[in-house]
Amino acid sequence: MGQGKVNSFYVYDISQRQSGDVAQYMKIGLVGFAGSGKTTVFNVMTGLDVPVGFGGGIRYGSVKVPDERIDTLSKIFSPKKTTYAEINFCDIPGEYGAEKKGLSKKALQQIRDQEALCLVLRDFANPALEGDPDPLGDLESFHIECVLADLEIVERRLDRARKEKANPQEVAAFELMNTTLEAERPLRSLAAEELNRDFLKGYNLLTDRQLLVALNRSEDRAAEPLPDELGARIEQLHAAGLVLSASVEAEIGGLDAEDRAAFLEDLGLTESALARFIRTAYGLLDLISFFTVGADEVRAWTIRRGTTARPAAGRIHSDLERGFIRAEVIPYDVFMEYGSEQAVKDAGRLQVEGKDHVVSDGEIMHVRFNV
Ligand SMILES: Nc1nc2c(ncn2[C@@H]2O[C@H](COP(=O)(O)OP(=O)(O)OP(=O)(O)O)[C@@H](O)[C@H]2O)c(=O)[nH]1
Ligand SMILES: [Mg+2]
Repeated sequence: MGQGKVNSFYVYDISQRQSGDVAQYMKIGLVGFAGSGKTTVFNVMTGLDVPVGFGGGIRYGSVKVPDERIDTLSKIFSPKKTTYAEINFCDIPGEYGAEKKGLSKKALQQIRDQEALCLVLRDFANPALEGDPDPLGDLESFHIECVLADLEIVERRLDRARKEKANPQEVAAFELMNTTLEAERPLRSLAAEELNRDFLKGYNLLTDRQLLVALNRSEDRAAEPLPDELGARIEQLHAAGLVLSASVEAEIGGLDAEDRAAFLEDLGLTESALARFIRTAYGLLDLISFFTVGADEVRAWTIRRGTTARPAAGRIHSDLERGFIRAEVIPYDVFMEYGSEQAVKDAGRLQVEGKDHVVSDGEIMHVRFNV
């Protein structure tokens, strides 16, 4: 599997991933310009205590994916252990390139290593930086930088492919990418039917990554919605967008439920934005959860959308994949309608599924196996 060591961090060839190795590839990069609040958000999510201010090295941390369904199942089963799904975030310092403009080559390379990107835009006054916040301008700069970096790779490959008289379909794919990028449109805007991504393997193109744009607000403006103009631009770029205040999240992290509610209310907020942020990031990776339940453990397991029952069972244990006989499945909503596994069975609603069953988000699964 295309994997190599560069500057002491691993570069995966993300496009080579297979559904079975979900866990090691679920990596979201927090990206953006220096001082936009990436490390502050990273610390709140991971519980780590990386110094904020400027720079530092690249950091990895795993983050629990909040899930109310797991909370509810845990109340019902009172298991010894409750386990949430996890995703890995990577905090990438927004190191500037030459002339203090744009991101450095190193920062861009580190961004290439991520499976999906979360761009943190500064919308608060940072005394260490000159000038007023300009989130729309920063979004544009980041986008153009990614477009140019991709264009360089695509043009080079297109030249060579033409000279080598490569497979015409490959040449066509690179021509399409070339015109798309020249029009300053991200590659992620091309549908699967338009662009055969088999030809993109190994190139790790930046604008083909899913993108979540987080507008990082100061406390006093945390309750204001995403400005229309910025929202429209985010949509044009085929990205998702939301507002969050890293400093609010950092402050409520240490409070008990009551103080937290009062603090949020003072700011005109009803809930923390963090849970939605993490869940959106999880969705960007096309990840879903299925559940196992019992007296020992209630647990969410992560699979890629479209995974069938047998490899899904393999997430739990390789024996379950090898000796897979069948899966007994109860969708979460059906379980909640009847209240217990026995009641679901009595009502004839238990689904008995074979290895080709495509697992859906929120299915409670018991795997029958024999090794
Ligand atoms: N008022 C306010 N300050 C913030 C917020 N988020 C971050 N800051 C401050 O902004 C400064 C920079 O934050 P960092 O989290 O270190 O920024 P970064 O994006 O990691 O910066 P680099 O690592 O240099 O790319 C720190 O002093 C933070 O306390 C916020 O939501 N509101
Ligand atoms: Mg930082």
